[in-house]
Amino acid sequence: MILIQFTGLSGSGKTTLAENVGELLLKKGYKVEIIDGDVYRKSLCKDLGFSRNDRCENVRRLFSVGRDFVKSEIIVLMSVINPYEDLRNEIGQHEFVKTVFLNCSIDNLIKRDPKGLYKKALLPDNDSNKISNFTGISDVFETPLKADLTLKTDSESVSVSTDKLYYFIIENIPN
Ligand code: GGZ
Repeated sequence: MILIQFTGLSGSGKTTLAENVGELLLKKGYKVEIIDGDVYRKSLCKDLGFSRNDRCENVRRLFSVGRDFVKSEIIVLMSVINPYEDLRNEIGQHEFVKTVFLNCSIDNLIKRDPKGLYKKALLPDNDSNKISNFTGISDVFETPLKADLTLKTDSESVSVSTDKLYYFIIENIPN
């Protein structure tokens, strides 16, 4: 089976695309599991923060969960920021893994900001509501150099990105 490791900033469309594509795949008769960083950070990964070590541990734990689903012939959509090139490459070495980069400019994300997280990340240091170590603002996001698919989620519509990802997955499911 196949595991999609997404990579992209907060708000770049990971959850939306995973849900849309998940529905299309279910309708086609495939079994699908969405592993969303934001969701697992409230359960399996609730002890983890946003340091480099914690982010790596987070992604590793989610990959380990995903791997078990793959063994059960389930398509896995791993929806996490996944900001580090070396860890993405390590995970991407497994032949059942494909890396999908949701490329959306930071300016656009700051404008959209549906959860108000960028606003909080941009607050002055002395503001108690400030989110620190926020990816793309005060923490690193390494641009993927070896993505198998890149979707420009700020210039193409959700339905176009959904279709591209759906067909990419269908074409890459092993026989
Ligand atoms: C980045 C943060 C942060 C910081 C809270 N940096 O878009 P969201 O809100 O709903 O999902 C993001 C989620 C990031 O978790 P991941 O598990 O995907 O990250 S990683 O792969 O780096 O381990 C975001 C929210 O948590 N969030 N604080 N400081 N995103």
